Amino acid sequence: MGKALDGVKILDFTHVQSGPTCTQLLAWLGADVVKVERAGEGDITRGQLRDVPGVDSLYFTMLNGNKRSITIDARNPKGKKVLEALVKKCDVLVENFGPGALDRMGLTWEHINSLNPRMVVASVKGFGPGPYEDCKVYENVAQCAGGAASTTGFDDGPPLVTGAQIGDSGTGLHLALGIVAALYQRNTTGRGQRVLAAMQDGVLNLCRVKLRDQQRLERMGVMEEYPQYPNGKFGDAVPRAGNASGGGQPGWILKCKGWETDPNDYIYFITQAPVWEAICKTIGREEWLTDPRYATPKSRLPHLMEIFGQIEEWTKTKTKFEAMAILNEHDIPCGPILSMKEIAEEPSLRATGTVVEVDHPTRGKYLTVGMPIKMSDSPVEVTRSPLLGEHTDEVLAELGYTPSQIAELHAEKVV
Ligand code: CAO
Repeated sequence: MGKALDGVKILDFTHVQSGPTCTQLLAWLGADVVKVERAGEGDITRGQLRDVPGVDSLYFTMLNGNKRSITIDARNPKGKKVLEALVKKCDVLVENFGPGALDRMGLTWEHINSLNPRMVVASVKGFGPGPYEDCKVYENVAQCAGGAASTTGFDDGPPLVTGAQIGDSGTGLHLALGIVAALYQRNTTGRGQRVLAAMQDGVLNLCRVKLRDQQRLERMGVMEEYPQYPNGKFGDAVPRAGNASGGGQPGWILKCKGWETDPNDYIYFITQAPVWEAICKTIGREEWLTDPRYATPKSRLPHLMEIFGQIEEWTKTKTKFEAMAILNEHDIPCGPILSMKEIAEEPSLRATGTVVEVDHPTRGKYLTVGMPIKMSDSPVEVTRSPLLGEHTDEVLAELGYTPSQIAELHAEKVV
């Protein structure tokens, strides 16, 4: 069976996390992704957070599966020639260098466009045009500048970053969408275009409910769905809401049996209005059904923390999986707090290809994430990441270089 992006060639000039997540997604969709790295060093993540000496790190291997690797010294005139040959042959160039680095290599948009007017040039940058456009940015900078950190954590604590890499992987995902759309538009215009995904913008897109709440707060002065209501104070900006959903379906994280010794024996419990009766009956609080303080979603809002406290007395008597089973019988939305260990070992995630084990020539077997988007006509086989420069000769030969020319490039340390 074919793949959605069969025939699409990607010149992958990405490094670290944000760009590589984008090109890995495109590779999973079937694109031929050629990752360009610096000879000798390669992507800096190959050597970061190493758990096995001398072997590509999990940081690298989990972001660069299904790609080919070629090494080129982009500053060497002969290396630049190889790059230009790749520009002519590929459909998309993806990069996430610091601001201006691609231009300094001589690969300006104008130059790329003159070599290949059909090429889509896609970039991740920390910020879009404006006061910070020249700044280098890593994940947590984007989380802070995109509104995630100021709205994450508890009211009485400092801003918090989240473990989900919404700045890097989130922006890679945004960029992949832009690339696919630009390729689609090229079908009618015949032209490539520039695609920019700024990490601040990507994080804000994922935090849009907090921008919603900012405007609600300005209009109303309080937000009844937040834990600051009714006893705490609201300032002029959206506060940190702890584990509250802050939306129309109040929720909170509650202790389960074993919480004293296992930091993940917790469950997320949602008091969805249509199942309020089932909640009261399940936890043995039938008197709440006739109590006017709890009768409607609105009347419950000032008592939410007290309600969750009572529900917790029930969840503490069950493991998170027992609670999950009982609550789901009544369609009460809830979610166990799963540790990474539990996720890694979960058979259903292996069965769907969401967690995959692959074999690597120097590392051996390792776990990686698989394609999170499942398509009925574009199956994904997750393959290992390439060794540094593993495909240099193969790609040069595809570009028309003869074996002696390739040997010369090696001898001169161009590749
Ligand atoms: N041959 C020769 N030179 C090469 C090369 C090659 N194959 N590949 C890269 N280089 C050079 C570039 O030309 C550039 O040199 P100059 O800056 O001197 O012109 C340099 O290597 C790369 O610079 P950089 O700014 O991208 O790298 P850095 O390690 O200093 O910064 C990062 C890393 C991530 C902060 C920066 O790339 C960045 O801000 N990127 C955009 C935002 C982003 O994606 N951040 C997420 C990273 S994941 O957490």
